[in-house]
Parts: sequence; structure tokens; C-alpha cells
Amino acid sequence: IKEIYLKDYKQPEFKVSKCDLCFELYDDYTIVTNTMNIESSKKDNQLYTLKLNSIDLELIELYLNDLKLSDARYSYKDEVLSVYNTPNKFSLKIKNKIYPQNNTELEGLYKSGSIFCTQNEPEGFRRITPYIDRPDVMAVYTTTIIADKKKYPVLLSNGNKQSENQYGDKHSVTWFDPHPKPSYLFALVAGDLGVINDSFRTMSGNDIELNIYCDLGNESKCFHAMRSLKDAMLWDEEKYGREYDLDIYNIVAVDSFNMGAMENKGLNIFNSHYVLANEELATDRDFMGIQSVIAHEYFHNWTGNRITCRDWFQLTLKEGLTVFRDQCFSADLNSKEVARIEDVKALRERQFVEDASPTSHPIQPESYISMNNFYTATVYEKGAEVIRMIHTLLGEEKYRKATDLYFESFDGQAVTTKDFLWAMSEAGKVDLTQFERWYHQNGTPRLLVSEKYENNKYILRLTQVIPNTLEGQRQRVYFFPLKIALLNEEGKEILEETLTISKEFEEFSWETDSKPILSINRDFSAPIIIKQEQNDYQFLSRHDSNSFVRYESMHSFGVDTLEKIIHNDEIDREFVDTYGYILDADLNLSFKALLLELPSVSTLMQRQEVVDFEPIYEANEKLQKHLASVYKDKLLSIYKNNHLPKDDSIESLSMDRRAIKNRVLKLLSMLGDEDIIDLVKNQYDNSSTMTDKIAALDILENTTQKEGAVSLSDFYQRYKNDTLVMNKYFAILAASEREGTLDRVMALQNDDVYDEKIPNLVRSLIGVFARNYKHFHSKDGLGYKFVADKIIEIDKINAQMASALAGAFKIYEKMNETNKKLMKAELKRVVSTHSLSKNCYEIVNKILT
Ligand code: B3K
Ligand code: ZN
Repeated sequence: IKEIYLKDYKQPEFKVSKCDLCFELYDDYTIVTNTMNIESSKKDNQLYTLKLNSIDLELIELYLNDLKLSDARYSYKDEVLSVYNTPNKFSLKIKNKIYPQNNTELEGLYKSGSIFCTQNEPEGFRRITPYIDRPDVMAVYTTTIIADKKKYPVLLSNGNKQSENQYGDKHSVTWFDPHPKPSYLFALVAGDLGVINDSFRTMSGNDIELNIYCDLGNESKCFHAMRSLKDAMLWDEEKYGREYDLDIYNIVAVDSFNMGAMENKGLNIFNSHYVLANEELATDRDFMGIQSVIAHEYFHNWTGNRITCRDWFQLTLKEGLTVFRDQCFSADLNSKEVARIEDVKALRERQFVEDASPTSHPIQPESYISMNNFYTATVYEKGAEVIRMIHTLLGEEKYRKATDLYFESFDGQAVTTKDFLWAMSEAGKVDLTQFERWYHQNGTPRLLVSEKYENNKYILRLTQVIPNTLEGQRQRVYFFPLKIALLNEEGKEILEETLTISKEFEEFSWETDSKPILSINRDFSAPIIIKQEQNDYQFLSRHDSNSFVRYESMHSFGVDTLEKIIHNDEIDREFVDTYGYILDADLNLSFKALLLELPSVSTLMQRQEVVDFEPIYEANEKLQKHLASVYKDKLLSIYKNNHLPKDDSIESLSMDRRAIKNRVLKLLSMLGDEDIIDLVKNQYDNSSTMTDKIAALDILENTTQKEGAVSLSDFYQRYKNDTLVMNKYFAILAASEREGTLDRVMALQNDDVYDEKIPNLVRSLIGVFARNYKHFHSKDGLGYKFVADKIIEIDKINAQMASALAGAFKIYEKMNETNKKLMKAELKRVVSTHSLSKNCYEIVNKILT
């Protein structure tokens, strides 16, 4: 097992300028013929050895400048095909055989059901044909696909369609992509697919053909995705001046996919979860997810494809930036305030946890064993926060100038985060030298805040506390924007400023007539943890004009309240009053639903020195029951005012109503009262949206044995033929807090619908269970044992899936002694498994050391 280091980066010794591919697809195998124009980077006339990456190579023949090579001229060892004594410039033709129908790793060319498709990022192309499989080798591709006409009427690849031919039962299609690209952006699809079409006229008047392909019969579920695509195309023109650059844009939805989607040039391949939706089958969250992932992949066309990464250590160059772009897009099209809070919530639930664990890494890591393990919340979401800080530091106008400069300077190239920062500082006219530490240091910084008011002077003292590296080395203080405001007693802003923080200790002061109230880290201007000596949560959660700080204050107030319950078994009356105040307040309903959400188990867990979930669950339950009984009438009236069972619109007001009424219903259900259970049951039976059905089902599963079972079996009967919906069914059961969850999860593996080879199903059943704190961490150790067994088993099928499951053990180090001991035994068992994948090894080994 080899570790790859950024510091060892060397420019490629050879470049590929042209790559002509031909695929002959058969039922049992595929023949790939790959003809490349290759040139040595050195200009001398020495003979060199060309090294091509290749996994499980079954070579048929090899030609150099049309001459068949004898065995002595090449060798294949350790996943490298070496070709000896090559000239400076030559063509190399490789014919090899692969077995897509047996490919369960879902990397390279594989079959999802009856559809051939590919996934090549980061290093899947080497499973298709030998290649210099690294992103800084960019070539122009021509792809011919030959297949049975009846079984595979649709044949797709990157670029524009060049020609089509018929031969008896077979046909062929040739695609040409004029834009040089790295191999990870290559894609191929073949199948009998349904399609919807549309078109988009770009800002310079080109008409682009838009197609979304799916399994036959699912066409009517693609319209939301199409709408989102067109919105994204327009947004990128308006906000970034970026226009689409081929005649055609194809999206294909497949059921077996390791992640969300992939931005292959002109041929995006998607997990069907992020394409297919209608009001009956998808939740509001699903609709939002589709909008943002469709946009994300589209935005990659410029941030990722036209300008790509020099090496995989630069991944955040394209991912952090593209996530920031999709976040802004979603914020512009929906509610800005809600979008920002949702982004921060997700960051703290996933990225903060990762950054406090043994797998913590900078957004630009220094080494990896399996690159697939680095498509993380840190590289993506913290990466996006870093770009957002640059946006804040530069301001909208300079930021746009800087991105223009970035596109102008590096179009068509494979570059580094340094190149990006150069463009930002050059056009933004700001020195980002210290800022660059955000790329190379790990962990979440803390900011200690102390305040003083004397002689009409308000003094703010800030101290940065930076965590050490995993190896215990000191790290240095950061440069970041800190948006603050000082408020008067009515909540009016006396001033709002974006401070630039760069030192360990800093002091700011302002003259004010009376003692102001501090509103800090507005909009979450920096991804840090604020520690205040004193706080005004009660005031700010009622009055702050910045919606993020208002949310944050309510949230922190909730955290304090829960911790008081844990430590003194005492419910803070002021929090309860504030909760009532928010219930009555006239606010956007989705925003209100967020304010009323109590802190998650994960939030409290992150604050524990030694993690123990039980007291958290108990405190949560106590507080919820208390709030529900104090405010039962108010909650009921909110529910009734907003429950419109036949409203299945996905306009924002309808979504907002569903958000608030399902929030209050969940709280009410804590009472276990019969009248409430009737409401829930009624909602399940009569609501026409999946959002409402799922919300009701989740409550029923967690509160009542009897009604839960009836509704669950109704749901199963109704939707058992729709895998996407069945994922939701499995997820509810796997997340259940009821006794016996583990046994039921184990039994569900034998359900007709369940299939261990389909990642969505594994995520919904096993993945969700591994994040069910109550049952995964049960003190008999059976939760750990079950998940460890699954990791070992699934690792043989799909190593990426297995290592994602192993992530559930990241919390190991912080667990209490009992759980820690149990976890350790299982982790040891996994890591010592014979022929464990490097993916799993890397994660489990880090957790254990
Ligand atoms: N770039 C892909 C992710 C590839 C993951 C490889 N394990 C999707 C995206 O971020 O848009
Ligand atoms: Zn991406």
C-alpha cells in the first residue's frame, strides 16, 4: 500500500494530444481500441519508457506507429503498462478487453441495470484502457461506440455527435469533443433509454440542445431537472459571464452510482436520485437537492472542465469553488436566509465532525492512499467556505473581476489553488499570503470573544485559538473576514462592519452612547467556532436583523438549555419563553421552522469531551416534551393553519408551510397523545405529497407500534416497485429509535427490494443505521459488530461504499471507555481482514492510530 505525496508532484513525461477510442459492446465483454498521439515532454532524441496506468489489463494487441510490438517491447506490472524505447512523437494503439457486466466497484465502464455507463473520476479511466491517467494530461477525444441496435438504441459520449452508421443488427455512433480534457471527464453511455428534450439559447445566440435520459417510463419525472438546468445555464451567464460551449448537453440518470453525479464534458451522468422527481414521489428536500446538484455539475463546465486540476491534491480548486457557486445559485433562486442556515448546518454536522476526528485534513491535503477517500466535506464544504471568505474580502464587484481574470488566464489548463489565489489577489487587490493557510492547515479555529463597556466606549477583544495538527504540531493564526454589528436595545443596528482578523489577539473599539449588543459572525462570515464570555442569546434570537445570527442565537440558547438539563436536570424558563415568542412571531415559515428546531444530537456530542449519547437523548426528550405540553395549543393552531393536504405545489410558500407544520407536528408527537397520533395518521393517509407522507411515517414509526406498522406496510405495498421511494422506507426504519431496530435492519437485508450492489440502498439501510446514534452505539456492541461485518462484506463488492461506511467509526477516539473498547475490537477485525481494499485500510488505520 503506497502513499502519494503532493511534494512529489512531477510534470508528466509524456503528453497525449489526441485519443481515438472505439468500444465494441457485447453482452459478456467489451473490446476497447485506444489510439493515442503521444509526445515526450523532453525535446532531446533519447529513447524513453512510456508508463501507462492500467488495472486488470487484458491486452489483446499493441501497435506503435502501426507496427505490432513484440513482447519484449513492453511489460505489465503493478498496474503499470510500460512501453520501452519510445521515440519522441508517436502513435500508440492498444486493444484490450474488459468486463463491464462484472464490474461491481462502479468505477470505469460498468453496467447499471441494463445501461452501460462510466465513472472515471478520479482514476477510473485506467480500468477501461491503459492511459496516462492524471488530470494534467489533456487530449482531444473521438469516441466510436458499436452495439446491438435493439438493446442499445442510445449511444452517447462527450462532445457533439459526428456520425452514425448501421450494420445489420448493430449500429455505431461517433462523438467528437473539441475541448481538450483529462481522462477523468471521459464518459460513455449505451442503453435503451427514455428522453426529454429542450433547448437553451446562450447569451451569444447559440441554440443548445438539452437532453435528459432515463429508464423508459420515467420521462415525466425529469422536468424539474430540466428546469433546474436551464436556470443554472442562465445564472452562470448572468453571474459569472460563463456561456456553454458545445451544441449539446446530455444528462443521463442511472440507478447504480457511487455518488451524486459526475460532470463529464457534455455528458453528465447522475444518480437517478438527483434527477427523477414528481410531487407524489419526491420530498421538498429531494427537489432542492436536484436543483443544486444539476447546477453544480453544470457549473463544473467552467470550474473543473475548462479549467481543471493539475493533480488531485488540487481537488478543492474545482470542488470548493463549484460548491460555493451552487450555494449562491440556490440562495438566489430560493430563500437566501434559509439557504445560508442550511449550508452552515450541513457544514457543522459533517465537516466540523470530520475536522475534529483522526481523518481531519486541510482542504488541500498533502498525501493520500486512495484519492476516493478525499471527496470529503472538508474539500467540498469547507472549501466552499474558503471561497466565500474570498468573496467577502473582495466584495461582489472585485470578486467578479477576479473570476474573469481566472477564466481568462487559465482557460484550457490544469492548474493549482495557487493560480486561483493569484487571480483573486491580483484583481481583488488584496494580499492573500496569510489567507493561504486555510488551504494547508486543518481543524476548526476558535475565536474567544470578550467585551467591555466603559466611558461610552465599547471594546471588543478577540483571541484566535488554533488547534494543533494531528501529529501535535502548532499551526498558525488565520486571516479572515468577521462581519459584526452593534445593536441598540431595540435591535437597531448602530453600525455594521466587516473586520479583517489576522492576529492572535486583536482589540477593536467604538464610541457609543449606551452599551451595545454584539451580533458576531453575521452570515457565518468565517467557518469558525465563536466562544463568547457573555451572551445575549435571548435578545438576539428575538431581535437580530441578521437572520443567521438570529438562528445562531436561538440554536446556542438551545444548546445551553440542553446542557443545563444534562447537568442540573433543570429547564431554563427563559428559553421556553423565547420559544413561545418565536412561535408567535411573524416570519418566513421555513426560517421559523429552523428557529424552532432544537439542536441536534451531533451538535451536543461535538461539545462533549467524552462522548456518551444517552444523556443527550434523555435531555432532548425532556425538553421536547416540555415545550410540546406548554405550547400544545399554539403548536396545534400552527399545524392546522398550514396543513393543506391537497397542496402539492413546490412553490416556496407551499414548501414553507410543509416545513413549519411538519416541525410542529414532530414536536407535538412527543406527547404521544391520541388526538395528535390521529392527526399524524390522517396526514399519512390524506396528504398528497411525499414530504408529508414521510414526515408522518417517521413519526408513526418512532411513536406507535400499531399505527406505524399499518402505515409502513401500506407504504411498502404502494411503492415497492420504485427503488427511489423504497430508499426512504429503508432510511426511516434504519433511523428508528424504537427497540429492536438492529434486528429489523438485519432482516430487511433479505427484502426483495434490497440489493447490496446498489449504493443508494446500502446508504439508506446500512449507512443510515451507522448514523443512528442510539442503536449503532448500543452498549452490547452489536451495532458495531453488524456494521463491521458489512464493511468487510461490501469491501469485496465496492471498496468506495465500504470505506464510506467505515466513516461511522471516526468518532472512536472521543467515545467513553465502554463504547471505545467495543469499537476498537471491531476496527481491529476490519483492518486485519485479508485483502482489505486500500480505501478501507486508509480510513480504519487512521482511526486506530
Ligand atoms: N466530481 C464528482 C465527484 C467524483 C467522486 C469520485 N469518487 C462529482 C462532483 O463533485 O460534482
Ligand atoms: Zn463537484
